[in-house]
Amino acid sequence: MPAVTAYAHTNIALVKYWGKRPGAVAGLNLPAVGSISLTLDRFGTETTVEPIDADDGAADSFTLDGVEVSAAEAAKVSVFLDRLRRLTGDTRKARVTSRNDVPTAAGLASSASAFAALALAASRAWGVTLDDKALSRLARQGSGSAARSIFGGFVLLHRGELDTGDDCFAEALPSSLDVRLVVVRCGEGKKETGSTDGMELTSQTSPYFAPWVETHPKDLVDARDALAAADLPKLGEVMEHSTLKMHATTLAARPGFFYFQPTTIAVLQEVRRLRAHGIGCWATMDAGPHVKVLCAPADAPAVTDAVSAVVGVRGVDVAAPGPAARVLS
Ligand code: 2P0
Repeated sequence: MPAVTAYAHTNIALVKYWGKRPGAVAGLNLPAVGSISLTLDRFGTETTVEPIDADDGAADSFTLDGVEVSAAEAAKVSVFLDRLRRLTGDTRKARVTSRNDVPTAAGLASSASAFAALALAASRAWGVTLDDKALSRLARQGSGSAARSIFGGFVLLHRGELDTGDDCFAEALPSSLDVRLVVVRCGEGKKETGSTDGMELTSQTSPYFAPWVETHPKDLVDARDALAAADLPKLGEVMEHSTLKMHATTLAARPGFFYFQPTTIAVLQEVRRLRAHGIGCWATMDAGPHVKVLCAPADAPAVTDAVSAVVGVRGVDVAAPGPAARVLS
């Protein structure tokens, strides 16, 4: 079977996923809460999967940006491919080659685009054509946020109720709202606490985790209402509330931890200053130091100028809503 290449764009959660469902089977990656995201036109992952006829004992190989990755990262890819090998009975190994347009593991959601691209390329390489819902479920098993990168634009990932995860998939949330997300890089390098470990520690130890889960459904409803009404201020307000609540849970974990750096806080203050001066813009932060600022397309230049002038900012990119994952060849 020939090699298949797929591309998936990264996505940023507006209403965050943080924490797994208690008691769920580990490999299923079932979230404690649903989430709403925006797929971006900037940043993503291109992945080629080539099944190989190899001798017994041969292993999958995984090259990221031209470098053979660590055994731990390669193992995550192999575990993912095992699902397709079980599904099809085709037990061949694969050569997997990825190229990231995202600073890897720096909080710009590289695992989202990575596992969405891998799910699409690998399923096709194994001769399986899955509908978007099934593809989203498959991508979720690589990384929760990857379920959302199968779709373009605004996306809802259902929390679901079933232990099997069959009802835990994403879908597009059509809206006439056009937005920009100004991505402000506030640090470099790999984060100290990866999101999988960070959400695990939080759910196990933070007294704020239960209220996070309890209050979350209303944020999803409010964000959906805002999208239906194309109401940017309402969407921005609930987005900022969701991210600050998520980060509050990490501060109260034991040991407590946080993803903010001094530049992160300086950019948050700048966003508040801009709002006080009548520019509609709102901030969100993930498991890293960067700030993403949501605003109307017409306000993106003013927001970009203002955040670029904040001391410590390493770079600014303006992203628009982006398309669904797709097969390139
Ligand atoms: C999100 N994040 O909704 C949240 C907000 C980070 C902060 O999903 O354990 O790599 O593989 O399911 O998807 C990042 O966590 O974690 C993430 P796993 P994932 O985008």
